[in-house]
Amino acid sequence: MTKFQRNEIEELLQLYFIMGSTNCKKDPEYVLQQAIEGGITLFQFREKGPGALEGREKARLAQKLFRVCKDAGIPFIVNDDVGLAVELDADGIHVGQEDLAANFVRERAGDKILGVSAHTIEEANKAIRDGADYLGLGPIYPTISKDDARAVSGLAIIDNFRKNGITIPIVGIGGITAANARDVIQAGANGVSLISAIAAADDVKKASSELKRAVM
Ligand code: 3NM
Repeated sequence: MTKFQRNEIEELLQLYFIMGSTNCKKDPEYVLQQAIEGGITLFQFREKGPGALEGREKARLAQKLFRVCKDAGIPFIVNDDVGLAVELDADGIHVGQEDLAANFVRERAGDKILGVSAHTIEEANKAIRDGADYLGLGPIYPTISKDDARAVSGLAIIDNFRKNGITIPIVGIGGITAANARDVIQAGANGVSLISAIAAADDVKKASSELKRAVM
């Protein structure tokens, strides 16, 4: 299990910003700083998709963004890349169903936060057995930020998971904006995670503070 308490994780998930260099219109460090000023509660480094940095360049950007988070007291989660998470000694790692198996990641990640994307109750229960600290459910709404996203699940998936006894912290993902974030929480999620509503905003700080108001 992670060193974080369950209620701490629930609070961290409230406004969970995910980003990599290809999602940003401006310098990623600046975007992250502005998002933090606007009130994000958790950050995930997700350097994926066409044009994403690799190898040393990816690691260098991760280090810079990790430093920004550290200075601000925002925990830093790495998407998929367990090696990078361990090398940086990041606060956590998030894996999807197509990534490394969660039980293997749990072993390597020690007491880091482990997030797992799940689409079915079976996947959720397996992730919990494997040691997941929270689940990511989506895409709740249509998204432009993930090429291989599954069919839209709608809010019903959150309610369905809760009704089927999934009690661990849940974050919704996919197409979430300030206009619909509140609905995601009301459906039973502890928070919202998003890329474009913050990373692609003209005013990143304003966009994240509007989202913060929506989820508070
Ligand atoms: N995972 P945006 S949807 C990274 O359904 C990711 O598991 C998803 O980006 C899933 O906030 C998604 O711009 C992209 O829609 C979220």
